[in-house]
Amino acid sequence: MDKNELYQKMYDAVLAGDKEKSVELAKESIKMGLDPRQTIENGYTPGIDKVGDLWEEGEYFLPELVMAAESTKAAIEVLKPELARKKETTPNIGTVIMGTVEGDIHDIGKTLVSSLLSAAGFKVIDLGADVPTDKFIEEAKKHKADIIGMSALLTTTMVNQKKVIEKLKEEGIRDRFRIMVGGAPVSRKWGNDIGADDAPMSAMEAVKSAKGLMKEKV
Ligand code: B1M
Repeated sequence: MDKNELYQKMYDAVLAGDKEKSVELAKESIKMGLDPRQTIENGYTPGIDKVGDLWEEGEYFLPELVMAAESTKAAIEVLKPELARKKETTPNIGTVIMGTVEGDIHDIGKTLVSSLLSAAGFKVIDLGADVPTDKFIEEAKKHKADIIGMSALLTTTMVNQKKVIEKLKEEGIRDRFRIMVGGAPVSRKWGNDIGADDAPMSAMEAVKSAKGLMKEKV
């Protein structure tokens, strides 16, 4: 099987919500020596994106969405150690507080961004999903973070990215941190409007962006 066939099977496994198959294929990609980032971007991400479209079109329902999400997450868990093994740079080039904002339980994209950032040498404190506004700020202070990263997947929760920034401003500590926002409904314009430092469109871009933000900080 070549890598494109494998990516197609990953896509199919996510669409079928077949967690076991999804995991088996992730293991296969490791055996084949494929880059785990490429595997995620070319196999699993297109699968979960398609599931979103089918859901929007009324062809898929919540159980299918959940099964597809579980299949994607299980595959990423298998690939995580591989990502860590491929660390490109010296460990801890900066500390990042990462989470999905309050009211939002979507955590696949956020986890992907966290994994790629730690693979690139950042220390990532991943607060999980549905993270209260104050928690981002407390943890950023506690860990003397360089960057605060906030993910949001719902148009109703993206406003909580803005709330964190406003709260930092109120406390007079906005300039202590670089702020990166992301998630499917987030645009560069939105990032700009709410006063974030960057709004990368993908996990790969988030790594480039975080490295850039670290340079700006010095
Ligand atoms: Co939900 N969901 N969901 N969902 N879900 C969306 C987001 C939706 C667009 C589906 C749709 O209608 N087409 C829609 C939002 C509509 C809107 O707001 N306009 C939606 C909805 C409505 C809901 C519920 C409200 C459904 C309901 O209950 N009626 C509910 C919300 C619950 C809540 O949060 N309070 C809900 C629930 C769920 C599940 C639990 C079933 C499941 C999530 C499971 C989980 O995450 N553990 C789920 C899923 C899987 C999706 C879709 C299908 C896929 C999301 C995903 O994981 N994508 C999604 C449709 C879609 O986006 N196509 C949908 C893959 C992931 C890799 O992409 O997260 O975009 P993404 O991350 C990318 C980039 O955005 C970027 O990098 C990542 C990789 O390149 N990125 C960052 C992300 N965060 C970043 C942060 C950064 C930088 C880059 O810096 C900090």
